Amino acid sequence: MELPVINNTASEATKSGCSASSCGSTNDQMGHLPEHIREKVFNHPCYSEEAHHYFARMHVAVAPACNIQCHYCNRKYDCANESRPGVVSELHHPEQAVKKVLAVAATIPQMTVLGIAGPGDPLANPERTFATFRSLAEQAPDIKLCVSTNGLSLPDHIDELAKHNIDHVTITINCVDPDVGAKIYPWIFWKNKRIKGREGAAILIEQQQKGLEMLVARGILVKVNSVMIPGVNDAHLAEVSRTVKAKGAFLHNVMPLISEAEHGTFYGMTGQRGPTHDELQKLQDECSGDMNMMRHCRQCRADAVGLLGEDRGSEFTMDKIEAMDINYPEAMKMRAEVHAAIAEELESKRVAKEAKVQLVSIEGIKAKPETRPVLMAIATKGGGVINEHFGHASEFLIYEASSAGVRFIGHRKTVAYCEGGDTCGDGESALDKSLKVLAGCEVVLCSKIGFEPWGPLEAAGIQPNGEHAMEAIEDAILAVYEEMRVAGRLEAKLDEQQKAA
Ligand code: CLF
Ligand code: SF4
Repeated sequence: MELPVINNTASEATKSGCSASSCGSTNDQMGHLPEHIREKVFNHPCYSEEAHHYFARMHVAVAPACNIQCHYCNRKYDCANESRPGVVSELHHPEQAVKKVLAVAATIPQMTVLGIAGPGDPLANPERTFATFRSLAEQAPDIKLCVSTNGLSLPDHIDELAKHNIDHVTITINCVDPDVGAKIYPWIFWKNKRIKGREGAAILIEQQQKGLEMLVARGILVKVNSVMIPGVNDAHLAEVSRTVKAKGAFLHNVMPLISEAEHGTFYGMTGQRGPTHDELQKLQDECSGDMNMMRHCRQCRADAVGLLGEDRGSEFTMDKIEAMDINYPEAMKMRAEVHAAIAEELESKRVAKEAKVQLVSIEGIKAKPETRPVLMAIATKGGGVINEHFGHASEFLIYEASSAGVRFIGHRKTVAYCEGGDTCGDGESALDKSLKVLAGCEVVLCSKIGFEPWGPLEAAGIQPNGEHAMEAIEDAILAVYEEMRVAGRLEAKLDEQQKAA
């Protein structure tokens, strides 16, 4: 198969349809950013909350080795820095990886970012990592290149990263205190020696901080990922957030520890638990005063393909790619068209949002009564709209509606239990799981819902709602919240809460 060069048409189309500033600014979180930064993030699904509804990322698993050990990792499974547990299906050589990226770019036009995130540490495998980046920078210049590292050898690779125009780097920083680090990292491999405990953690921390400063000095965007480990670093992560912000990190992503015993990790085997939804949200809220927080991370596999939250990796195994008959010029045309259509949609959303803000200011302050916040769960397949059947949802997006507006809180994974048809009757245990992950939510909005789950949801205090199919998520949430207000369902509980207080 002769490999094409993907030209810049797609990204240019995107930019001309909608400048990066306007697209990026549809996300309030990004509104205050300078234009050159917004241009970098507007179509990166991890760096922009808005973008993650529209744009996809993919990872290529070219980096098998690691230079440290984390207590939450067993590389029989993916790197927990950037993954959820599950074996990497295939390890690739750089040439295979490039072939895969081009095939995915031709098949999934929304794919705008290629990341290398494991299954080991990309910078502990520099030849393979940079051979892949080098080739992609030449053959697919419209794809953003992204890397995620533990940071130990980061300072040695800054020039190389800058040379290939890799302007998104994630460093996993779980602590800035070696005593905390000693409880997370049993050893590091440094200058041909294994260094254990506090001494090893101190070197790792120093290298991470140095790497962060060097990247910022080069104008490279840095996201910091931290794994929240209750009782180990949970009380310390606010300090991590303050420290990395002061050094110029762009975004902080606090992720929950995943520690199932069957993964065979030290934490899994010793019963170390991960945080609850509430604990995670509390910490994210606490850190958000100091730092832009990422709340839409899906802890992707090191070979993930598709929108965040979906995994289309099995469609792109090497044997399937070899058998594909792709018309690359046609595919690239389609890619450009899709990017332009997304740009247009984002632009019209931005205009509508601005118009709404203006209307509110013209009408003056029609003070709305203060009402209590309500959590709502959304079933969606992407595009920023409610377009998933309740029984087909493998995750729910959680939003909080209040008199201050709507804010995204995070996502909760579940198990899709309905295989199709008009009823969702099977899979009782899967329904139980959905009921459990929806705890605390008062409404679930979906495109359709069968008769069977309706009763159990209502009994659990969660109102199913299929009336807003294909509507924009935030508009639908506001509409439902308003209905609840008019029906007196918000003040009533507020009174109860105030009495209780
Ligand atoms: Fe991959 Fe990471 Fe780049 Fe994204 S993932 S290397 S920044 S392209 Fe994204 Fe996945 Fe969370 Fe990572 S959702 S795990 S933050
Ligand atoms: Fe595993 Fe990643 Fe930690 Fe290395 S840095 S031990 S691959 S989680």
